[in-house]
Amino acid sequence: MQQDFFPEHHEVSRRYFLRRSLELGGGAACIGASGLNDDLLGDEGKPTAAKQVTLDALVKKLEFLTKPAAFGTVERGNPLPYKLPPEKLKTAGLTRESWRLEVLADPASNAQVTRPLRLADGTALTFDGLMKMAEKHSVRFLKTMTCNNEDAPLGTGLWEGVPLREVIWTAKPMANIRRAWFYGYHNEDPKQEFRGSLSIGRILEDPPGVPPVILCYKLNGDWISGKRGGPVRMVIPECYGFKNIKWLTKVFLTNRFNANDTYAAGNNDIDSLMKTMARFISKPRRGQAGQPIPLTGFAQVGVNGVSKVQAWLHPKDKPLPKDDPFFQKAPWRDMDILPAPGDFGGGLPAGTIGPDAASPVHGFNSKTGRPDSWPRVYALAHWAGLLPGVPAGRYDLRCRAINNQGIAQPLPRPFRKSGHCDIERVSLVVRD
Ligand SMILES: Nc1nc2c(c(=O)[nH]1)N[C@H]1C(S)=C(S)[C@@H](COP(=O)(O)O)O[C@H]1N2
Ligand SMILES: [Mo]
Repeated sequence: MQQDFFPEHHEVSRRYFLRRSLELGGGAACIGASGLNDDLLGDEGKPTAAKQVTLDALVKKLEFLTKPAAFGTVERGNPLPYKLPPEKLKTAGLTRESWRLEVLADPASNAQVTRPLRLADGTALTFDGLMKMAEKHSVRFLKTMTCNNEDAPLGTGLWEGVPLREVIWTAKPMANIRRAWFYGYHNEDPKQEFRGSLSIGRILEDPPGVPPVILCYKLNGDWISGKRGGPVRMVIPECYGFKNIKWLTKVFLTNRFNANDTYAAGNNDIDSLMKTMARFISKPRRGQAGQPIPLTGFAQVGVNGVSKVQAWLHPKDKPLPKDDPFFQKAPWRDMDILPAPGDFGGGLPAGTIGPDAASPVHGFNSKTGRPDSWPRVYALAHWAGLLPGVPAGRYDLRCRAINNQGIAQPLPRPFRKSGHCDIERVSLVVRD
C-alpha cells in the first residue's frame, strides 16, 4: 500500500492556521495578559507603550482549545463515511442510535476471548451501552491531535470517553493476547480499511501520568461530529494522529505480535510518541528598526515536556554557523511560557474546565477545575515574548522548544517520519 492512500480523498487542511486566526480576530479573548510577568519586556527591549499594547493584544487573541469545526482534517474514504446519505449512515452504524462496536478474537491467532461482542448474535456494544459505562468510567483529558507528517498540529481538544480496557474486559479475554488491532468503517471495501494497533499492555495499564486510551464520544463538551470521527473514535493520548481511528467499528484481540497500522505501509515510525516542538502563532513579516518585536506561539508538549521556548533573529546576509545543522550554538533568547488559561475557549460550554465529579479531567483538581501542573503533556502551551529591536535589514526568525531533559528541538529525534519537529523559520523585513 502506498503512502498516498486514496489521495483524492486525502484532505489535509493546511489552512488551519489561517482559519484559526480569522476566528481569533472575531474577538475570543481567552488568556489574560495578567499571566505575563515583567521580565517579559526584557532589559534591552525597553519597549514603547505602543509595542507593549501590541504584545498584549496578541496574547489576548490566544485560544487554547480548537473549535471542533476549525480542526485540520486527515481523512480517507470514497465516499467519506460521514457524508453517506442518512439511511446509509444508519445501516453503516454511524449514528449514535445505530453504532455498534465488535470486540472479537482474531480468528487467525489462538487468542482466547470468552464472550466476544458480536454483531451476528446481538452482543456488540451499543451507544447506550457505552453511555451506561460512561456513568461510572468516563474520563476527560486535553490532547493535541497531530499528524506525524504535518509540520503543525491539527487542533487541541478536551476529549471525553470510556477507557478501552473497560470495554475489552466485558468481553472476558482469557489468554494469548498480545495486541489489539482496531478498524474504522470502510464502506465494506477492504481497500479502504484504515487500521491502528497497540500492545494490549498499553491498553490495560497507563504509563505514569498519562490518561487511558479511550473510546471517545465527546470533544470540547459536545458529541463528536462525523467529520471528527463520530459517533465514536479512538483517542490515544501519547500517539500521533494515525492511531486515533475515526468511525471506530471493530477491535480485534490477537496473539500476533506485529502492528497492523495502515500507516506502517507509508514509511512511518508507528511507535513514535509525540515530540516537543515550538511554532509561531503571530508571524511578524515587517518590523521597524530599533523597535522590539512582539511574538506569540505555542509549544506542542511531547513525551519529555517543555521547559523553555526560545526565539532567534538572524540577518539573512550573515552566514549560518558552520557544522551546526540544528543551530545549537545560535544566540537564542528565552520567551515566556504562559500559564494555564482561565477560559479555554474552543466552544467549551462556559469556557472553563469546571469541577465535574462525574467526568474528571486528567491532571485537573476536581474541586477547583484548575490543573495540578502546567503545561500538560501531549497538549499545548502558549508562549509570548519580545525580541529587542534591530537595525533595518532582512532577517530569518526562528523558534524552538527545549524539553525537560534540556534537549532542544529538533533533537533528540530529528527524523521526520517519527513526527515533524523541524525548527520553524519566518522571513522578516525590518525598515527604518
Ligand atoms: N477511519 C479513519 N481514521 C483516521 C484517519 C482515516 O483516514 N480514517 N486518519 C488518521 C490520521 S492519519 C490522522 S492524522 C487523524 C486526524 O484526525 P482529525 O482529522 O480529527 O484531525 O485521524 C486518523 N484517523
Ligand atoms: Mo496522519
